[in-house]
Amino acid sequence: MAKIKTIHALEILDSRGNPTLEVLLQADNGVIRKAAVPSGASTGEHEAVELRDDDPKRFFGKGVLKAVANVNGPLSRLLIGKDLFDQSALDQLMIEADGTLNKAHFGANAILGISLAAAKVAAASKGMPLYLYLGGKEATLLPCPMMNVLNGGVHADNMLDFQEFMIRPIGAPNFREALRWGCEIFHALKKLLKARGFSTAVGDEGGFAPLLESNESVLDIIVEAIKKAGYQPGHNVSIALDAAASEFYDPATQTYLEKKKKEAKKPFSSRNSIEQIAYLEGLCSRYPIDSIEDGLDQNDWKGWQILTSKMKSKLQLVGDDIFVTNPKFLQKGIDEKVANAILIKVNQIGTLTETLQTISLAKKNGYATVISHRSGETEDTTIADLSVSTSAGQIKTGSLSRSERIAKYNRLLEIEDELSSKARYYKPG
Ligand code: 2PG
Ligand code: MG
Repeated sequence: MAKIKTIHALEILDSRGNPTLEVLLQADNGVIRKAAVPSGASTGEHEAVELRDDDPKRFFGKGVLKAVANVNGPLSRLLIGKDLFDQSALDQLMIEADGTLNKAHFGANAILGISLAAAKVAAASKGMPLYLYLGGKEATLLPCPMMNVLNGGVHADNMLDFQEFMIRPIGAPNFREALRWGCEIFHALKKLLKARGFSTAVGDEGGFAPLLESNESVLDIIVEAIKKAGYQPGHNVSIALDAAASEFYDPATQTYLEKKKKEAKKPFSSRNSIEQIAYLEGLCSRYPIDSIEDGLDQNDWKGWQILTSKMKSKLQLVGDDIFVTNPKFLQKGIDEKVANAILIKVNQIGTLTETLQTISLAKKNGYATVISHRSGETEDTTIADLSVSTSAGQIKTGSLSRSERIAKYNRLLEIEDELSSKARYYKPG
């Protein structure tokens, strides 16, 4: 037995300079670990609530002192003395005490900080790394990284509405080679952008954020960078997109707009759902794209059904905003034949236990799983261990720059090294 002795939260900063929570948790055996909570920008409507202070005098309202107080007060009182090896009981206690469906009372940020810190202390109390504690001896599969080398949408100040242009080293023999390929392509891309007079400053997730104006111009230059680095597009390395379409969908007209161009008073186009699907199909026929996340709006279930029936055999269709890591929305997706993969973000649902439930529901129903960071991150590397512990197969944790992204990649390198000859690398399909 190891019991919770103390829990302490404080307000720290995320990678965008916004406040978030760090939770330090100590067991009665002396083991102490910390967890930090990430934060999204393109958030799904039905995500669990991120409790912010709304006090305009601090951090423009973004302070998290209320969530900190919830950890240090009621949640600590609820959990002190409880068994650390019963993660689901700990999480269940917090869910019940919160009493809302979306963790609005205590804040999912408060609850998640404790949930993750508790798992880390439990693992350390057994002298195990987190991936091994959560996944057991079967946990040997290293994920294929989706590396976001070019940022748009709400993560960058450019004209691109699509949020993420990622590369996937599908043909790599192992994780460290996959990462090396990604780095080489990232640097090749930097040279190409520079040579053409574009900025090589980076966006929120560490990918470049040049003033390219069309998705096609981005895809062209990424394909060129893949080749320049010595890899075969579509064979060694494919392209994945996160359109994050909810951010440029206009519910009033039910159309997908070139929103940034519209806002900049430039000529823009708009597409209805069927036209948007045809547009995505067109991109896939011209470029080595094999995965599209949030190609349609989070409420466009009809469109998603059509997209899925048309493209599921050729393409990984990842639901992020539409599923929000919530088993209820995933079940609806399964019933209505929507998507064939799910993005998993711990703070969309707010506890480790529910995250694991969603992953296992996805797996049982043949949905691929992609463990994901948020655009606002910290140096916490829990998701790297989570990706191995669940044999998720894929991870999305940004580009090959910015330490909050690299921390997760470096953690995966450590895990691969530790697993040594037992380590395997995901093969898509
Ligand atoms: C996404 C994420 C992470 P955010 O949409 O998939 O890349 O962005 O954290 O801003 O929701
Ligand atoms: Mg997304």
